[in-house]
Amino acid sequence: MKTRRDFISKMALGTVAAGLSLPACSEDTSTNQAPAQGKIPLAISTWPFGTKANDEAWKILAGGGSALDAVEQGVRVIEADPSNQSVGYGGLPDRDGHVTLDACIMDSNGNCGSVAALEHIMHPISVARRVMERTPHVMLVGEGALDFALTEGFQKQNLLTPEAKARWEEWAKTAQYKPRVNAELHDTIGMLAIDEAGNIAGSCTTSGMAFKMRGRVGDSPIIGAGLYVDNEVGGAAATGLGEEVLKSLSTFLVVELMRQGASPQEACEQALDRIIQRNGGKVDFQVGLIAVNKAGVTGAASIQGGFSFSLYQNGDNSVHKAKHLV
Ligand code: SD4
Repeated sequence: MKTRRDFISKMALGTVAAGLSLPACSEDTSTNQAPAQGKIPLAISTWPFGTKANDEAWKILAGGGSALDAVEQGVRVIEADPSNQSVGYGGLPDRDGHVTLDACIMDSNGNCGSVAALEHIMHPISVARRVMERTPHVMLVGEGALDFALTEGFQKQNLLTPEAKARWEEWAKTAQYKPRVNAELHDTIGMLAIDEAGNIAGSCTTSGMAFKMRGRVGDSPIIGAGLYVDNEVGGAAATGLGEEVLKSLSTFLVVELMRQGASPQEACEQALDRIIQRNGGKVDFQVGLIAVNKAGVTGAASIQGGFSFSLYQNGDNSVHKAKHLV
């Protein structure tokens, strides 16, 4: 029987042979793989910019606040940051120039809320939370999501910054759509937190793939794809090529693997292996996963190199390189 290790080393050779270039994440100032000890409270989020989100989340967690508040408030910092071109305000638009946002949130009771293809609202994560708390539904999309946000008092605003508009105009000259391996063209923030009481919550928010088709929705607002939490077991969040995450419901899979006894690290790697195998080993795209179990042990992995994550635990908020499988 072929082991995973055989498969991975083959993959590595195949990648070199195919001459794929795998650019590193430009912001990466990380140390090595995550510490494996469990300690709560904690906040873990995707990519180096997650440290800013973790800082905000930590203010809540350190004061004894809930994981749910922490994951909402944490990612709002990134949504409001115009320099981040893959989340919220300042996000790169679709091919027609519209900034459309996807987000979801999940609490420790298994409740969840989600919005997709939401325009003009800076904080889709907070709209998703309102969907969870104030409607009988899980998910609202497009105009309906916008109408709901406006009735909830959210302000309509232009999310297309001059910088994002300029990049879109530049792109439109050739209008070539090629999802890139890493790069800021698609960097979602996913966050998981455990509060002092031991409760787990998660959030995920993105402007999706830059220059996507109008109406395209990725994995990020889909419960079980971009995010999944089970308070008995743990949680997981995803970043990368949403279509691939959707095809295998990667975060649901990570949580189920942990339920069956896998460590968070093993679960992330096995879920990514599933994607690699589904593609017959031909993986020129990126998917990254982060996970945490009930004991506060974390894990993270990606298909390609260049994925890192931010972990605030034990008084330390720092960036770590995730192990990659190819
Ligand atoms: C999407 N998963 O819309 C998101 C994009 C992303 O890192 O995560 N990029 O497919």
